[in-house]
Parts: sequence; structure tokens; C-alpha cells
Amino acid sequence: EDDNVLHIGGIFPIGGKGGWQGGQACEPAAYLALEDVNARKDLLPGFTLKLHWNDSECEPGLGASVMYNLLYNKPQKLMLLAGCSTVCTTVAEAAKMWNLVVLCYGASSPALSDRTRFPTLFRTHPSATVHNPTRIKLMEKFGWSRVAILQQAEEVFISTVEDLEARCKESNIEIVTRQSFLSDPADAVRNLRRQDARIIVGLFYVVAARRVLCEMYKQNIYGKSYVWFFIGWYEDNWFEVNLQKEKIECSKEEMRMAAEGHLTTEALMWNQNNQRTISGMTSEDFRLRLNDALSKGYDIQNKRYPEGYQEAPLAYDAVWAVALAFNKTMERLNKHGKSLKNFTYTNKEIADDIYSAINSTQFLGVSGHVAFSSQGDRIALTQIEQMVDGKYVKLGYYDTQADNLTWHNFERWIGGKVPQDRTIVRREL
Ligand code: ABU
Repeated sequence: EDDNVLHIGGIFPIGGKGGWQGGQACEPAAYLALEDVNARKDLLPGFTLKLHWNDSECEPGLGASVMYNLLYNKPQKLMLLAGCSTVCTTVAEAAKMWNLVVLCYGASSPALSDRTRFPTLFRTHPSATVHNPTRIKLMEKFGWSRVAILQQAEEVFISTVEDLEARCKESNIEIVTRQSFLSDPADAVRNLRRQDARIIVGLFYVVAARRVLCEMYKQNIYGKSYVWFFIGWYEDNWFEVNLQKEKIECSKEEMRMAAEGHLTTEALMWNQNNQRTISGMTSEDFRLRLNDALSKGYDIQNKRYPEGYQEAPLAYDAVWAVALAFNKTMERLNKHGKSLKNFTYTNKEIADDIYSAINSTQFLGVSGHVAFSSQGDRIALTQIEQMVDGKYVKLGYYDTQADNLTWHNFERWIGGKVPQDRTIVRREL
């Protein structure tokens, strides 16, 4: 009976060729949360939460079409879940026209932290700006004051670079060059070489990252004289998969050589303590359940994870945030003899109630403490890793708020020495 069902819409990037196809793990994670939330007698008593979703392939045009289909086909949806920055940007910019809150479980774009442009957006995914203080901290630690940037021309990376530039300026770190590319990074990498860039921050989605890595190999801009900073949320074996499919003209071995020694920064998306979270699970309990759910389609035992595995807790917690916010809204509406079932896309009053409920929602989730700042953002700890012998090794953690760097001294440099940020010219006396 539909009277007892609360419907939400979901947009998951799964089967596309570029961007972030994190719906592969986030969609099953969202279903685990639905199972758990619906089993709780004290949450939305008498109601079941139901998700209707489709694949956006991380393409904003397709994402918009999925959104229109969700909105213009019955039943009435109360909220939208979305992932991948390009799609979240399009969806969240439009959703306000339907008085709909959008909750993004997989969008890192700093541009999304803009209440004027996205008045109804919340996200469980931290903004990519959380990596920048960590990058600066590492530059200071290793004495690098001359760096370069290579970025894919997408708003998510452009807005991250704007923040990075401002922070570099504050810390007296010179940005020697900022190169960008749409799909082929060859010219941009060549320019980095010409400018004698040694310490390079790379910002791109994983398909572009494979192209960059192959280009780094071809143009010999890797190894003992270079340090590359990459984004840490790619899957661990990202540099050796899909090479044929994506027509990458480098072998696995060449990709591995170019990748050796690079650093990554990433926001921690799994609760680090062995605490019981709102669902009663620890994050390790959640991992086991997720692995079990994914094992039908993926070789989890051999650590072959689908895209979005790292972000799966964010999707799980996003559904919990929805359920808790609806529960709060329902209690308030009941007092006035109303229900969430009265919501329509022109009902600003109930929309405002849903907005305030999610705005004040806080809980301990499998991704850590979930709370939304005034801009709708999460605050997160970052982790630093390095590729050593083809495997990621954890080097440390950085807590920006406390300015606390925990460092294990596990870093390994190819020439045995920390690479320099410039060519040192020796003068004969
Ligand atoms: N960690 C995945 C972020 C994906 C995106 O911002 O599009």
C-alpha cells in the first residue's frame, strides 16, 4: 500500500567511461542502509523508505534526464540522492525549482559549497579543499617552495586549484605553472617539463589519471627527481587496469614505473574507531556486510573492489541522514495534523521543514561523525599515502583543525634522497 511508503530518488554513476563511477559500490551501500533503516521500529513508524534510481554515468546531461524522469513519473519523491560532482552540480542547481533537497554522497567539488547557488544541497562527502592544507603541510615538511599544478578542466578541479593557490600564497609557496587539459594531457605535461617543474599536484578523474601517467612515462617526468601528488580516492590498482579498453599506449610495467613514489592525499571516509555507530555496526562490521553484498559481482577476496568502495560509507550514512531527517519532519508535521505524504513540488512549507531537519541532523555513522556545516559540508581528517614497490603505504594523517600531523617515517625516495623542488646549479669556485 503506497500510503505507507516514503519515496526518494537516487542518481548513481555506474556504467560510464570517465569521471567517477562510484555508484558501483555506493548503490549497494545505500540499499544496505535502506534495509537497516526500514528494520528499525523507532524510525518512521508505520512507514517504509523506498529508493527509485537510475544510472547517470557521471554525465551531467544524462543526470538531468534521470532527474526529470524521477520527478515527472509517479510516485512523488521527497528528496534526491546524487553522486559525482558534475552531476550533483547540475541536479542541485535545478532541484531548488522543485523545492527538493539534494543529498550528495559522492561529490567533492568545492564549488558546491555555495548556499546562493545551491540553496538545498547537503553532502556527506567532504569538499576537496580538505586536501589542500595537507598538501601545504607536506610541502613545508619536505622544503618544497616551488610547485606546479596539472588539472583536468572541470569545475571540481578548477575550484580546488583556486583554494590551493590562495593557500600556497599564504605559505610563500610559488606556483611556477598551472597547466590544464580537457582530455589529452600530452601538451600540458610537455609544458611542465619545459618549466622544469619537479613537485607537481595533479587533479583529475581516474581515466584522465591513467592518460597522465602514461604521458609522464613517455616524457620521462617521473622517478628520482620528481614528486607527484595524486588524488587518493582512486581504487588501489587504478594504474594497471583498463589500459587496453581506454587505449592507453603504455604497458602495465611502464605505468607502474611512472607511478612509483607518488604521494596521495585523501579524506578519511571510514570511521577510524571501533565504535558502534547509529546502526549498531562498527565500520568493520559494515565492511564485512558490504563485501558480502558486492561479492556477487566482484572478486572482493582478491581485493578487486568496484569504483566507489571507499565512498560506500558516505552513501550508507546519506540514507541514514535522510531517514533521521524525515523522522524529525514527520514528528513535527504530525503535531499539525500533516504528514510527509502531503509534500508536493510546490509545497515550500514542508520543503523548509525537511531542510531544517537535515540541517540539524547529527549522528555517528560508519563514515565518522555526520553533521552538516552552514555550507552543507563535512569536516574530515586526511590520510597521506605513497606508492612503494607498486603498493600504497600509509605515511600519516593530518588533522587540519588541530594542525596535527601524525607521521610514521615510512616514506621512500627513489634516489634515496628527498627530491628537490628545482635544479641546483653548482658553481665552480
Ligand atoms: N570521491 C569521489 C568524488 C567524486 C566527485 O567529486 O565527482
